[in-house]
Amino acid sequence: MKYRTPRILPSEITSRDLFLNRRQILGLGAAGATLGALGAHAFAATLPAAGGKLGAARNAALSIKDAPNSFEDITSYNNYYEFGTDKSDPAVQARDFKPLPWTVTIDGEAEVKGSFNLEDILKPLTLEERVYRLRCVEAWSMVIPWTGFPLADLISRFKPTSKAKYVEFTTLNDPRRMPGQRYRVLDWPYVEGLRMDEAMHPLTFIAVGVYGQSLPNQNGAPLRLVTPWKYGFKGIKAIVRIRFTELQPKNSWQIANPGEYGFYANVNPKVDHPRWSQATERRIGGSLLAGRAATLPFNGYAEQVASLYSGMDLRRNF
Ligand SMILES: Nc1nc2c(c(=O)[nH]1)N[C@H]1C(S)=C(S)[C@@H](COP(=O)(O)O)O[C@H]1N2
Ligand SMILES: [Mo]
Repeated sequence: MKYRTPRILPSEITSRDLFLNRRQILGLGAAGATLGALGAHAFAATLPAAGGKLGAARNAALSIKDAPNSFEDITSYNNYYEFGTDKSDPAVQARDFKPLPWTVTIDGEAEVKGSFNLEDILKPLTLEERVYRLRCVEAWSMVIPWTGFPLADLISRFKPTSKAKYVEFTTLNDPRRMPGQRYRVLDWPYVEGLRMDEAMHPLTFIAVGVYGQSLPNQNGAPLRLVTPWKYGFKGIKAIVRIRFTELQPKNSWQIANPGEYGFYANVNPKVDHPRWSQATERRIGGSLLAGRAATLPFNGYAEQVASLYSGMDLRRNF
C-alpha cells in the first residue's frame, strides 16, 4: 500500500547538507538537532499546563455536528491503565502527573531523527479544533472537541524513507510517575501502530487539548493520538516515541489478547468483540445524550476511509 507524499511547505525545504552545515555553524552538531533548524518559522507556540487556553479555530469540515459531551464526562470517565484500570481512576491517579517538559524521540526509517522538545515540535504547527466521536471497543462512545494538529503535518517534517510502511507510537514508561505501571496488567510501555497511509490520512490527529484547553493528564497529556474511524484503544496517550518501521508493529491490546484485539481496530458494527456485540453503542453522559445508538461502520467516516481497506477481508483484519 503506497501513501502519497504530503505537500511540503517551501519554508520546510532545507537540504540535508545545508541543515548539517547550519548545525555546525551553530556548534550544535547533528545529534541534538532541534526542529527549529528545519525551517524559519516566525512564531513560537508554547503548551500551557493543563487547563491553560489554546487558541484554535474549529475545523468544521472535518468535525461532526453532534453535541459534545461535557468537560466533566470527558475528564472523569477515562481509559488509561498507567493510572488504574477503572474508568474513574485516571482522573484521581493522574492528578499530580507533571507532563512538561516533554521530549519526543523520532527514529526508524526517516531522514530526520532525534529527540525533540515538545515546544520545538509544536512551533511550526497550526492548532485547530475538531469534534470527533471516541468509540471504545467496550461499546460506549463520547463526542469530544479536540485541539491539535494533523499527524501528517508532523510526519512530513521527518521525511520518512520509502521503507517506512508503518508508524509505531510508544507511551512514557515511568512507574514512579505512572503508578499503574507497577502492576503487570499490560506489557509496558503501551504501544500502538498505524499503517503509513492511515497515519498520513487528513482525519488522523494528534491532540494536545480538549475544549480549547491543554490536555488534562487523564486524557493523555501532553500529546495523544486520535484516529476517529478506529476504536479508542488506538488513541495512545502521553507519546514519547514515534518510530517509522518496515514491519507491522504490534499494539498493547493485541499483545495482551490477540483473539480479541487486532492491528486495524476499525470500528465495525458487523464484527463483534468475542465477549460482546459491536452493533450498538452507549452514549456516555447526561440524559440528553444518554441511550444506545447504532454503531456506524468506520465510526461514520466510511466515505473518507473505506477505500484504504479495499480488497481486505475486514473480518480477518479486525
Ligand atoms: N497509554 C495509554 N493510552 C491509551 C489507553 C491506555 O490504557 N494507555 N487506553 C486507550 C483506550 S482503550 C481508550 S478508549 C482511550 C480513552 O481515551 P480518553 O480517556 O481520553 O477518553 O485511550 C486509549 N489510549
Ligand atoms: Mo477503549
